[in-house]
Amino acid sequence: MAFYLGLDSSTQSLTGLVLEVSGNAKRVVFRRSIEFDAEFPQYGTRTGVLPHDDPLVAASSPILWAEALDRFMQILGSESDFALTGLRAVSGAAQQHGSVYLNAGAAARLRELDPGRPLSVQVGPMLSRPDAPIWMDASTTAECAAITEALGGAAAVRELTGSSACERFTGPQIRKMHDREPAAYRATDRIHLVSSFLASLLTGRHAALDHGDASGMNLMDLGSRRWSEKALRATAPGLARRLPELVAPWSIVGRLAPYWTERHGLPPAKVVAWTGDNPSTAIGVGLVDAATVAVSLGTSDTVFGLLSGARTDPSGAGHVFVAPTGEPMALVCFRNGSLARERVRDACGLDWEGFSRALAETPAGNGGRVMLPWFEPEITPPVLAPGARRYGLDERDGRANVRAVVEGQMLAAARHTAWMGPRAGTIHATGGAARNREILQVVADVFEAEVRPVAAADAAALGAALRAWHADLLDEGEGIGWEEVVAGIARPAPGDVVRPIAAHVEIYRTMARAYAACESHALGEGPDPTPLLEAIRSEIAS
Ligand code: ADP
Ligand code: XUL
Repeated sequence: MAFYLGLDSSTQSLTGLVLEVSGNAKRVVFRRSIEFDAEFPQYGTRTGVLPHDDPLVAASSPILWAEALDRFMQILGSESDFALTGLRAVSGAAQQHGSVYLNAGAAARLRELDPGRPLSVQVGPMLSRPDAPIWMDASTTAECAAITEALGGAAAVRELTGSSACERFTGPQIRKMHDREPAAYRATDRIHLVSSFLASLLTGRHAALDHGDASGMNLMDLGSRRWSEKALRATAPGLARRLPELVAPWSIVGRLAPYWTERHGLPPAKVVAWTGDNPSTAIGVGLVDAATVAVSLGTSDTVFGLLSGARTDPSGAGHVFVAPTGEPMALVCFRNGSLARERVRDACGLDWEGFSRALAETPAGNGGRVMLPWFEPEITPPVLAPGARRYGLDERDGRANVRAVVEGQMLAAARHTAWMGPRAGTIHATGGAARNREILQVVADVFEAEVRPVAAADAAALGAALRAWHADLLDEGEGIGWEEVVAGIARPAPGDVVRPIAAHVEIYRTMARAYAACESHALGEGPDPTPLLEAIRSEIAS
């Protein structure tokens, strides 16, 4: 019997689970989630983000992430009722794109982590910048433009790195820091992503970064999977020596440092390269071939899947990353996910049950009313000025707004993922909102696909535990295929399926035109959609 620990440091919480593997049988024997705002109020985060006057800026605290990791390991060491000595490997997933800036003293401090003192007090002195910009940041438009120009245009950047220069990606964030805080940049010896930062704390040395999370930086050459000299030059001087080594996703990057073995009684288990939460979730929901896509309804909503051929998104909003299997994966991210649904829910004074009831009791297509749910600056399509846009929709009509937010989100998701290739027949749904059947019905109807919820909301952590197992076996010379890795656990429950309703599918084909017209209008690219919406209203009413 062997045990594997998978961690997920997401925007709002740290989740960890332990997978027991016996032969081919796998089960989760331990699970714990730690909410950042509630458990560590002293950092002052709201939904995991430090308050800031500028709505375009979003940062969090690396010390908070370290403290949560320490707390989790302490709970694991003291409360788990399985033999911890059987823990063979650990891996993790983290919110993508966020960056942590460490000074020249960090390498020695990592090596000498003192098991007698909490991790949080030892991390502060390693930082050359106290906060970490995260994926919700939208403040680097000027830096994106400069990088795009230096690299010969948006198409060239996509061709090279898999994505256009994006506000939340790490390269533009680094350029901003270099330009606006030159002293802090000079004092920076190593720039980690959240994933490789937490792996460094586990191993007690600067850990390598996997190709998957590195693809979210606008810095890696997606073809050769090396740092692109051109992209580095377009970003900031002296960057090459500040970046971690790049490795394949299944690489062992070290072992649990004495800090963890002595402080929390863990064995010196192998640490497998951490990756981004979305690539890890791909494994956690069983995406091991290109026939299925996943919809993750978490803090952000994402749609992703393995790609069967080389392509990038000509609109510039979608991304190509390296999946944990080593293949390319496509991803589109919508910032206004759960937090937008919560906004509407709260404005109507509902709980989730009431939200579901409002969905169940309102008609598909919402009588031709449309909401563009951009409560916060949106990533896809890029929108910097926050504020929901409503077409034919009265803000005071609570139930219609509930339907409108979900329909707006899913129509946008379908529209902006069309570039990924032929539509999948099956969607694996995950994330906190995947337990909501009424939301999943809208997903099924809009995407014209069967939706299969993947039971656990912890798909990123489960993916990490499965990746740890896969890498451990590979390291022992017993490599196994990915089908076998996910078999029996990272799969939707058999028979649990939400099927598209034919009449709704028809309505949403029409509403897709309505949504497109509203989006174009709101982006200043198209005419007032009112006449079209009136025509569509009578079309779907008949
Ligand atoms: P993260 O992306 O931070 O890991 P999760 O995937 O855990 O987030 O999702 C958390 C979100 O799930 C909460 O913010 C909440 O809005 C949403 N959620 C929880 N239960 C429901 C429900 N029954 N219906 C819709 N959304 C829900
Ligand atoms: C993906 C993205 C988000 C974060 C959320 O590109 O920015 O999904 O990874 O944690």
